[in-house]
Amino acid sequence: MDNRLEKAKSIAVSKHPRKENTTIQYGTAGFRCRAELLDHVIYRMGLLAVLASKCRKATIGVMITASHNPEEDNGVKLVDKRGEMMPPAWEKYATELANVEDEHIPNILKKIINSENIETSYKAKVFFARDTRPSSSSLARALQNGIQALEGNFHDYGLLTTPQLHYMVCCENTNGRYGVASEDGYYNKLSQAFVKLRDLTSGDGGYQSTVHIDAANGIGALKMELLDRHLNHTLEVEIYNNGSEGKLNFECGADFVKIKQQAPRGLTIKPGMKCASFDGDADRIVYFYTDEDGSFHLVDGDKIATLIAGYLQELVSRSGIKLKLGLVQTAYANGSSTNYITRELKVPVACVPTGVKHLHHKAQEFDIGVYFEANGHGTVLFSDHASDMILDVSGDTSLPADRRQAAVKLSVLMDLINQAVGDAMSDMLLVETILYDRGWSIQEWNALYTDLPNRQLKVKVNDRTVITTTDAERKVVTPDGLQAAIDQLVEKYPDGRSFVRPSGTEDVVRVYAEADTQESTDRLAGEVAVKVFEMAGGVGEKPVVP
Ligand code: NG1
Ligand code: ZN
Repeated sequence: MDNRLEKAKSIAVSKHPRKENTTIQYGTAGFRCRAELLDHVIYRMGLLAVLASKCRKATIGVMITASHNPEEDNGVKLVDKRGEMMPPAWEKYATELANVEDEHIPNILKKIINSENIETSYKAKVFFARDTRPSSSSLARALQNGIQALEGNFHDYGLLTTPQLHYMVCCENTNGRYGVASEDGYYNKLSQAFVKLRDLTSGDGGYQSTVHIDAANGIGALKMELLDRHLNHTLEVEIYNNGSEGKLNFECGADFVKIKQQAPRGLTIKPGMKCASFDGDADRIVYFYTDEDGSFHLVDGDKIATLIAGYLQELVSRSGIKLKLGLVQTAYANGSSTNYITRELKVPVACVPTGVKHLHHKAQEFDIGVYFEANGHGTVLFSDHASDMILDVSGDTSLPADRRQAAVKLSVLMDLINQAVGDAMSDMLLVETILYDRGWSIQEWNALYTDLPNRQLKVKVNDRTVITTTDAERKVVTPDGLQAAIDQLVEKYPDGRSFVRPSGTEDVVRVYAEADTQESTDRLAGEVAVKVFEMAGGVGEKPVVP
């Protein structure tokens, strides 16, 4: 192994040297920054993926994408053996390895091998894929060089959505039980479940059969077209922002629509049209529409979670199976959604810090765990116990037909859902299945509860790590006095709530506020942003209170 580690170093020096002295952190979703800073980082992630694979004795995934970030950025994240995120220890290794000087690479690799007791003779295997960013293909070559430097096997899937790569890894490591590890395997699994559910459900009422999709000029457009071909016209899909003209994520995509609360460029919206936006790597989805009077309505991740949790809860209760269903949110969840879920649906709600790994982890504590970020990233997890019970009841002909039918629906839903990670395409098919079965239009769905007005702002500070938080990021610990200042501001507004935290994917502090009116919300958000600027070392232009 020592020879190989030395070889890895010499390839680093000759082909993928670390040119700048900037430090880069493995954040909420891997490394993310301007693409030109990433070549050496991604080469090194190839090395790390080989070690992770040897350590896990399983196939490890690497995805090259910067999701909803601007086209000029890029990023990389590792995918663990069941399709989930890597644990914190590996995030630390990743950060350490990404930042050392070239000649120290062998030392760090050795350290990881020792700390994790890695059996270096195990033949490593890495799956990787990339999004449509112009920088992604050359970064994929850097990754491949890293994998090959440590003599790992690999499969380059080329262009995939992030959730498709997670799916491939999960299929491979469960010996096909999760599905076939190919693009066709993915489309077949999802489309077969979707078409089967159409046969099992009614479709009466106000259901609108067409979805107008803003694909953010990203990978989602290409892949949605392929999925559509498998759907046999059971769903009418119109794709906008397919990348042929517009720029990736520029004034379009799920993040833009969620934050700006307005329709994306490139999609001429007509009143009542059911629309959805994917983000740049198609792991997020939000819905939206406009009224006759032109007012815009966002149907975000919280509403998706509520729709799913309410539907699953009803099926579970009809099936007669005793299963604990729960919903996991973050502090960004709209206060009205949390109230609706606890008071109306009576489903337990847990709140965790931002980042899919936290949500995913918490959701595993339930038999059926629904998790969603307000921005539209989420999925549903079924425990082994839940899936065994569901399959048992669905096949038990001695039971009343209604119980069995509910269990059959649940069993097919388990196939429709990408349980490895939030997936815009799979989530969309799930939402469409539920709306169809309920006979609901997007307006009827949106009427489940009324969102409190909310606002998100970004504040630039000199060093965002000066802000630390507790209580699932809802309270500031440092700098001293900032939390008390926020509390004082919040008190002035009915239904007021606000919190701040450093972003894990951008160099900013995020401010969130909600209150009873949009004017109050905007004012509260502005006032809190000013406090952050003043007390946490703001740089550039000071925020203004509207
Ligand atoms: P940061 O930048 O840490 O806030 C953002 C999103 C997360 C998650 C990650 C990964 C918000 C407020 N934050 O994280 O929910 O999606 O990006 O893409 O939307
Ligand atoms: Zn994304």
